[in-house]
Amino acid sequence: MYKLLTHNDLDGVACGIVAKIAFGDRVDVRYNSVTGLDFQVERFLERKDEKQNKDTTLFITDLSVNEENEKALDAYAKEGGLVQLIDHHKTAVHFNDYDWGHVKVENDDGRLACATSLLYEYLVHHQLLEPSAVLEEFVELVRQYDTWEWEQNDNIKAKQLNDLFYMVSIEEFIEKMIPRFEDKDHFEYDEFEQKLLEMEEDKIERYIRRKKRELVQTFVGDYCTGIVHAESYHSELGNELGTANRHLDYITILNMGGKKISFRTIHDDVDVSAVAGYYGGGGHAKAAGCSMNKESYELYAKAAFLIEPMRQDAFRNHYNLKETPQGTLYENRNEDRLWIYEEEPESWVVELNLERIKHRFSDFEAAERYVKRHHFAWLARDEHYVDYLRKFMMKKKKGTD
Ligand SMILES: [Mn+2]
Repeated sequence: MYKLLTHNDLDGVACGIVAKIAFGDRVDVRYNSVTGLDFQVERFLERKDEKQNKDTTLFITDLSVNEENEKALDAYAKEGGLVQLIDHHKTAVHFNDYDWGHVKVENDDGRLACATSLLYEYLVHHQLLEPSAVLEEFVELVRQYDTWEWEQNDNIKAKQLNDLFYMVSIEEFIEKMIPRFEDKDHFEYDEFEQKLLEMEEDKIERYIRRKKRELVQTFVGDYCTGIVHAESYHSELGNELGTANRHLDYITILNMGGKKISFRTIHDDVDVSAVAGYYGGGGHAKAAGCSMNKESYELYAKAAFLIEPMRQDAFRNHYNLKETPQGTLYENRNEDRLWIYEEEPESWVVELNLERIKHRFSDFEAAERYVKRHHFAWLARDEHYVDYLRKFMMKKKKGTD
């Protein structure tokens, strides 16, 4: 018999699917949250002397155990217990010190690994599973989703797999997936799934549009962040809000009910796993998270509650356009007027209410970044731009009189 304790996200559940294809009814799979795993491992080890357990190989995938269970599992393995931990998280590499640990962050060819790809390779290598092209396609979609490679590769099919995963229960997802590995040559979504995915896409679009209007901007430490409350679609939100607001270092997503904070960035020079780590969480450079504690609540939730949401840049302008050397107008809630123009090549100037600020910027983007970060400004609508030009001309005229 086999027992698999795995994560309850797409990568973890896909491990369950791969195990079921390999072992059929001979495997008992349990899907756990990060915190739920240790309890399951304890329960398994409590019953380790029962005959049934002695014949059982325990697999743990996509998650790692706490120190206590680490020691207990090692003792169990030394007594002849069959156990294999397979993971791809950087934080778990020390499990490689044990015979029963197999942790690989990267494949030999440099591509990032996921738990499903490692388990698949493990089972094929140990001749517990027949390699199959359609199953490999599935494993690759999971890998691309779990490692964020799908974003670079624009692999929508991988993202859709995760969308589908969250639309149905874990059991339903498994039931829907398994048959297609038996009778298909390619991994495809059926017509009904396609329809579901389209509807989901529309829903996400509307959700993001609403969230754009709720985004609040503030500094936490040296970083300028955009804060939004949301329970779902964190990766889509992080990406869209980050791309639409490049001046923000990262996007903070608060889930008050779950008491959780997610951090997302689109910038290569910002590492949000360090931000999350500061509050006791972790993750990857571009996507990380932590539980909400008192300190992070004060900084991100309480402080942000009092701030008015950001205004988006005017988007129907014909005249007041970005990167116009003659000038572009920004405004903010203080009714400040911020005018960006190119004085000479590679020297952009910002005027705040007709007064030039000292600093010069090498390009428009740098000037806009300053205006948005330090003055909470947005691109003014054409009407305000025309008004401003009129006043500006008046001032110029007075100056020459
Ligand atoms: Mn994973």
